[in-house]
Amino acid sequence: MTTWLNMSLQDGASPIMEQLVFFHDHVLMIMLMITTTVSYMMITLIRNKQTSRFMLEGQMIETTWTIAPAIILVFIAMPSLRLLYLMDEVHNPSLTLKAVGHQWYWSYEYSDFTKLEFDSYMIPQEEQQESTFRLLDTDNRIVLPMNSPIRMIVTAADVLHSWTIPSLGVKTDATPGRLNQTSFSISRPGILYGQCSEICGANHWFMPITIESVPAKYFINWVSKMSE
Ligand SMILES: [Cu+2]
Repeated sequence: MTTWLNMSLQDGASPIMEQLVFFHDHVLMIMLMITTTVSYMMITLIRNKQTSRFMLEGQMIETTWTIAPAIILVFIAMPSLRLLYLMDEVHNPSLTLKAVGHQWYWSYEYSDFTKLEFDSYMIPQEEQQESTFRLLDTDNRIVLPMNSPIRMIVTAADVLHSWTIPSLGVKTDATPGRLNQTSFSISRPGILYGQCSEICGANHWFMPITIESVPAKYFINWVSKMSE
C-alpha cells in the first residue's frame, strides 16, 4: 500500500505491474532527455542575438528535428502496445473471482465453489483497532492464492463503480448489466489494498478492496472453512 512520502508507484505485486513500473521509468527518462534539450535550446535562444545576413535556411537541422521526435515516439509506442496486449490476455486461469459493486460495498463470488460468496464492507472508524488502516480495511477480505493465474469478472448492481488494486496494475470498470474481465497473478504473499475508482455516490470513498494473498494450501483451507 502507499505510505507517507511514497511519491512514485507502489511496488508491483504482479508481473504486469512490475512491467508497468519499468515502462513508467523508461518514459520518464525520455521525458527528462526532451526537457533538458528543450530548456537548453530556450536558454540559448534568449541569451543570443539571432540575426545573420547570410544564414537564410537550414535544411539539415529541420529534417533532423522533424524525424527525431517521430523516432522517439516509436520508442514509447512499442513497449506501450506490448503491455496493452499483455494486460488484455487471459492466460488459462485456475480460479475465477466475481466482484459486484454496490452502493456502497463490494460483494464477491467464487464461482468455482458452491455457496462461496460474501459482502465486503469498510471497517467504520468507531470499530477500528491499532492494526486497521483507516478507510482501507474491510470486514471480509478476498483471499486468493499467490502465483496462480486468476480471472477477475467485474460488474455492478446499481451504478458505475471501478474495481482497482494499484499494486497489481488492475483497474476495471464495474458497469450494471455488463461483465468486464481482467486477469492477474499475485507474485508475493501479503495484503493488497485498493479503493473504488469511479465516483459512485455519497459513500464512494468508503468502499475499499482488500486482498489477502496466501500460499495455495492456506487458500484451500480457507475455502473448505468458508463453504462448511
Ligand atoms: Cu463505487
